[in-house]
Amino acid sequence: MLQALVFDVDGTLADTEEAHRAAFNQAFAEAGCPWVWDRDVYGQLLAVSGGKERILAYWKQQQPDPEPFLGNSVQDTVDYLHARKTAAYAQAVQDGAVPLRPGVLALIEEASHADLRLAIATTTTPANIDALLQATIGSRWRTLFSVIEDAATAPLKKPHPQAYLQTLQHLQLPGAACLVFEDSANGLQAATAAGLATLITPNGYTEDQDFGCALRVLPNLAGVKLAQLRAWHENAASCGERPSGPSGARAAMPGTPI
Ligand code: XBP
Ligand code: MG
Repeated sequence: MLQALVFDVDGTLADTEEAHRAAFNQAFAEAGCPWVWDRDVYGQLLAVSGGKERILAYWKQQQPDPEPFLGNSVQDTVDYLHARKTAAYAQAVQDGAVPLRPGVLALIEEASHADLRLAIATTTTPANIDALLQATIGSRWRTLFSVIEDAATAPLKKPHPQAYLQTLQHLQLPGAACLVFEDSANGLQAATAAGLATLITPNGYTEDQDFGCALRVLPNLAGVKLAQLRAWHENAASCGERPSGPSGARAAMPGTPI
C-alpha cells in the first residue's frame, strides 16, 4: 500500500535550473571569472549532479590541469564560486523568480491530509531547498516533509542511489510502500537503483532523456490525484513492474563529467 511520496527538488517541485544557471553566471562574473554558461552548455553540464561537481567538471574541460585563482586550492576556488552562486540563487528565489510546477502543491496538500509521509531526496544544497519552499509554501513547509536528504546528508550525487536509500532508512518504510517524483534520467536511475517506482515530469532540459523504466511520464502533476497515484502504484506492484530491491553498490556511478 502507498504510504509515502518522495520528491526530487530541482526540475520536479519547481523548474529551477534556469535560475541556477543565472546564479552560476552571476557568481562567475562577480568573481571576475570569464565563464558564461549558455543553455546548451548548461544542458550538457546537468549530466553532472551537484553544483560544485558541475563547476569542477566544466573547469577541467577548460583546463585539464586547473590552477586555483580564488583561495589556496582548486577546491577553495570551487567552494567560493559555489557559495556565491548559492547566495545569488537564494536571492532570486526569495524574490519569487521560481513558482512550484503545476499540481505540485495540491498533491502535497492532499497527500499530507491523507496522512501519507512526505520526503525530499535531492542533490541540491540545503539552503536552496529552504529558499524555494519558504518562498512558495511558507515556513510551514518543514511541517509537511518528515525526511529530507540533500547535498549535505547524501554527498554521493544522483544517479548514485544514496539519497534514496537514506530516505528509505529514515522513513523506515520498504521501497514498495513509496512513490518517487523525478524530472531527470540521473534521478530516475538513482530511485530505480534504490528499488523505488518513479513518476517522471520532464522539463525543458530533460525532455529528450530516456525514462524507459519509469512508472509513468507526465507533462506535469496538474490534476493528478492521490487515488490515481494509488491505482498506478498498485498496478505496478501487481504486474511486477516495480524495480527489484536496492541494487546499492551496483548502482550506476555518478553522472559522467562532460
Ligand atoms: C539538481 C542538481 C543540483 C542543481 C544545482 O538537483 O543537480 O546540483 O542543479 O544546485 P535535484 P546546487 O536532485 O534536486 O534535481 O548548486 O545546490 O547543487
Ligand atoms: Mg531534478
